[in-house]
Amino acid sequence: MSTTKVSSWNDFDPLRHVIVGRADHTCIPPSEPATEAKVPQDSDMRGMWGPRPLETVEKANEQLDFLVGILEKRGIRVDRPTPLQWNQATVTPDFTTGTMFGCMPPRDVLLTVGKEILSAPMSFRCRYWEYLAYHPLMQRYFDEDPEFRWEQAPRPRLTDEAYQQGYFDEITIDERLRRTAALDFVTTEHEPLFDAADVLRFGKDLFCQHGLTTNRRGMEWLQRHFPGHRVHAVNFPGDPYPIHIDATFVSLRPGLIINNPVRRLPDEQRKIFAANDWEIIDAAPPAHNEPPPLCYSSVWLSMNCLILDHKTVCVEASEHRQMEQLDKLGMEVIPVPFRDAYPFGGGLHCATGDVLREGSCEDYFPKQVPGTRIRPIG
Ligand code: DAV
Repeated sequence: MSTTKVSSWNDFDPLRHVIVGRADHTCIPPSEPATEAKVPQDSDMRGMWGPRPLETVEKANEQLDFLVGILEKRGIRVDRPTPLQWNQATVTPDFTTGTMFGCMPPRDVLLTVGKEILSAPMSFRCRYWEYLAYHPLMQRYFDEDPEFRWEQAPRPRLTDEAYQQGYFDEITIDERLRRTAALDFVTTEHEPLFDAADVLRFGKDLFCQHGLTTNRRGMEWLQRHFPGHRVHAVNFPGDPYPIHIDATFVSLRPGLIINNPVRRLPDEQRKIFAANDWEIIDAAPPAHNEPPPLCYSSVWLSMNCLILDHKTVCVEASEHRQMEQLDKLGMEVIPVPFRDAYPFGGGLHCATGDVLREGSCEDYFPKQVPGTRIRPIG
């Protein structure tokens, strides 16, 4: 057996070991205070819940397995989670909900920062137990890597106080956009909340999207938990459903970021990137006008790519514009068919979780500029 080493500081250094999710037993959860957020008004998913149709699970697993094959052929070690029977109720002293969700997107749950893998609190009630699918792997890494730090953020209570009641009642897209710009989200500041996929890692600096799934207290918790790092808050006013940063703001290599052109980072928050010679360019437009059926995510999964090293990137195979842009930027592009997996929790970045990338904890932002930094309370 290969010896495990856990270490990853960013999303672009050479990938050596990764977790790829599985679609088995994935459910569409019933609505709850936070997921009302994500099901669009006109969606065919409204009011529907329970296990996803088996043939869609099989198709998604085929594409996930195909991705695994591509990675393994390149010498990257791949591990897989152990799915639970997600079609079970979650019952805690504080809430009950009808089903869980799934374990296709490890990125949402697992935050790897150096030698640590931290399970996020998760802001959806249906995702409360999702970290358990990764437990067998964490246990193994713990046994095989004496320096691995196996961590868990404070489990949230997710009582009604964690959410603004009635937040989504008759809300229009314009109103959503107004609230995103005003930092007015369904999650309250009652307790620290974040999903791992709201955090973009750049060595010493961690940039967190303030949105529907991550609150200010969550970022303050991260800052205290990682005292050697600098935690920053960013937000993207053009996004009516701000959940997870990885279809909005994606780092390609040191010094270069693609930003979703309809969800631009505000000027004030760009200053730190400019001051440290990071270029932010518009991502190419998606190839599709609509996401696949029963999908939570937007067409901007086009930019949700998996970077294998500074010159190599996996992109969804039909996203010809995004592939062309990355090719012009000097990268070898590996097309990976993945649209059948999208409805299970996202794109190629979502579906993976870092265990080992080469490289060390760099300081990419030596010039700190006011505008984004989180400071602990008190
Ligand atoms: O654009 O729908 C998807 C991110 C999934 N982790 C979007 C965001």
